[in-house]
Amino acid sequence: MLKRQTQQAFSLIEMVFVIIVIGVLISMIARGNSTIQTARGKELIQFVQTWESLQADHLDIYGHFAGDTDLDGIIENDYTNDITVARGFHDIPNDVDLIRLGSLPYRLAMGEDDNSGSGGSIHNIILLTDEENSSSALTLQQRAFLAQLDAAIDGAEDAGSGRVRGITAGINLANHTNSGNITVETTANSWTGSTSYIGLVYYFDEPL
Ligand SMILES: [Ca+2]
Ligand SMILES: [Ca+2]
Repeated sequence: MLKRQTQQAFSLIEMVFVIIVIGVLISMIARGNSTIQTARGKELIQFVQTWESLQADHLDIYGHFAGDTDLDGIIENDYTNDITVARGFHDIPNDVDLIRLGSLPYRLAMGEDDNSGSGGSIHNIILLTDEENSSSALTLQQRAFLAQLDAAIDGAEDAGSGRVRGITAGINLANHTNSGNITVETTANSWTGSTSYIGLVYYFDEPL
């Protein structure tokens, strides 16, 4: 009888121990995943800031942004070609405007947010969208990294305010061009909510 009770007590202790170990493992895995996510988010921020800084250097050296061929202060609006050629960064190897965070691709372009030529307010932008030849909108995971970028630059993850915002229309994802004016989010919204953002716009050279 005593032996049976001892056996039961042991099994209970063992069960509790196993549950604790599983709990610790789950928490370690979760913490590890979150560290990876944060590191990848930082990689994207650094990627964007590298291009921003390259443009600042170009402005210092040549007196205008790379890609501003008519020297009016606004980068010409053509996202079709590789940024290094299209934007005048001739000394930089091709295809460095693409970054992958794990398996998630992002392509960076520079241009302006309005190609109507009808006046109004036209701004220089850095644009992030999906990989070239992709025809799908950004996934929830991709948008989560954009939220991190927004927080780093604007101090808040609000896709509808500040210098970093969500794009809801106007980029042709299939061939990485803009199909008219890009439509930028203007009201407070979450990156990871129900809105299908197809890209991110960053007004990199001016406060908004
Ligand atoms: Ca120009
Ligand atoms: Ca923002």
